Amino acid sequence: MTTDTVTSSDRTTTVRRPHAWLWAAFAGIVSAAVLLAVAEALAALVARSASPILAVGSFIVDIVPRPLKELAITLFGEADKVALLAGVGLGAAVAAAVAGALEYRFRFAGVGLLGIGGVLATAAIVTRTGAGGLSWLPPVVGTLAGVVMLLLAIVRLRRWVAAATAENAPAAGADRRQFLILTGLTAVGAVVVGVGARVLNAATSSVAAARDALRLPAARTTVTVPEGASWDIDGLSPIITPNGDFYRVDTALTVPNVDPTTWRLSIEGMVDTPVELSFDDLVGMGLDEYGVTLTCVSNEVGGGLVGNAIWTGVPIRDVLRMAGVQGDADMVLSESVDGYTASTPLSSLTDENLDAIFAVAMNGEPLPFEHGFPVRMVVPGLYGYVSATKWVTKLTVTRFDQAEAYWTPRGYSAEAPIKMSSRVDTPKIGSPVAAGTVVIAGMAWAQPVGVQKVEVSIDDGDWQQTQLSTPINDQSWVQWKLDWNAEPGSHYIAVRATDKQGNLQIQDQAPIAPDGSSGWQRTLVTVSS
Ligand SMILES: Nc1nc2c(c(=O)[nH]1)N[C@H]1C(S)=C(S)[C@@H](COP(=O)(O)O)O[C@H]1N2
Ligand SMILES: [Mo]
Repeated sequence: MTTDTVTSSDRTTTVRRPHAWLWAAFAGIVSAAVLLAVAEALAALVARSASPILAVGSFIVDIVPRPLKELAITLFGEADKVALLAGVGLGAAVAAAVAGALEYRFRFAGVGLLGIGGVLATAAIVTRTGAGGLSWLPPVVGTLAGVVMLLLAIVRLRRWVAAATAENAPAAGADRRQFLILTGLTAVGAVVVGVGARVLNAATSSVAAARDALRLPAARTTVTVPEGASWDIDGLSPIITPNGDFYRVDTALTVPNVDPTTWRLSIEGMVDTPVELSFDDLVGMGLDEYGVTLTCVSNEVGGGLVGNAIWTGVPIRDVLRMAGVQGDADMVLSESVDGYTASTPLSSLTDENLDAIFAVAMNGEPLPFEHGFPVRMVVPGLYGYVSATKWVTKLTVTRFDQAEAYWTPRGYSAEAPIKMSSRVDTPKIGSPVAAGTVVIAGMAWAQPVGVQKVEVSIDDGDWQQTQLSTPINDQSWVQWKLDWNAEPGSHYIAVRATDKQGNLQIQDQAPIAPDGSSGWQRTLVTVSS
């Protein structure tokens, strides 16, 4: 079909040649927008988790190989999820444009492509953990609406093209108008409905109100931050990380909304009696405070994926005791409402001296949504991915040779104790300091035994012992500092820690996979005269 390239007749009337291919692509994009808007609106009504873009995005999060994930985090940092969603949106727009052009060229080919997209989105939605019984409805109805829109738009486009190339060209004006009105109005409508529904979907959560209204009983024991635990030095991290500054790492594209009144925790698997607890049951066991530093396996030496908080909660061993753990179990698989799982050695959860907890509060307020509201796990000394399950809802007592957690088949170890580490917070690379007395300071952690000393070497000179802040406990990081008489020029600052058992921080550099980075940080600082 080449009619779209024919211009006008030999009459004097100028007929604008429809850029048929572009308009067909536009019709495709509008049809996809209809699909998404209808699905999103229905999702708001019947199945909140059935948003196609989010479901496809989550699906991609789960299937992309580890190196790609690491690249995304390196490139986009904490905006990796926004970047992913933008990528999914762009990909969908391109596919939709192709569908439009295809439909214009071959009747029903574009409709077929749109249909395939709808089927894939539906599959991504219904296979997600926590998908409700009606979750197929929004994407299926959305796809039908998109298909109808594409058929209508392309029929009108054909009429316009035909009229514009025929002898009675002036009639094309009416067809053109019909096509533009149909696609234009629909485009605006789809954007308004789609965005409106998404915002509504996200904002009308009654869970936000439930969290605001939540009054937790007072903790029976509290953690006192000792005098001298936190120096106020420019650029140095405070000993307690404020909730708003706490790093966040998870696979959740949208933060799960969990209502504490309907939340349940079940303990299953190799136990004498399966146990199910409500939020009130759990909190009713009595709350205590614990100071624990959380660390991510993805933290590079010198990096910021680590934070310290005072958590309020209940020991996990007390809950396990209610269920009665059977003899040959050696692992607990914890599961989040969104299907994420972590494998934790049973011994880390039952150890009387370790205080692994179900946490309900963080620094004196109910857990923030991003940090696991209403209940998460916190286990001293283990990287977050094998222990700190947020939005936790189920524990299965099992064995390492019988079950596998989310990250295990994705290139990370099934077991992963946190490696002792130390880092320089100030001075920072790229921020020159003036010559004279400069405070070098940073953080160090060695869960669960605690930091004995931190040493600094300047320009590969002797290791000098630094001063430590008063530790909260052995599960929390400490600050360290050293006064340095800085002379103009470039200098290297290296740092290393030793734990209370006399172990020196590992010097050999290791990447974050499979079980955490190691190496001594060596940072460059410029001193101006
Ligand atoms: N449900 C859920 N819990 C999770 C994760 C996750 O992806 N999903 N990520 C884990 C990882 S890798 C880390 S490091 C910690 C981070 O906890 P934070 O985001 O509160 O700092 O949560 C852990 N718990
Ligand atoms: Mo992590």
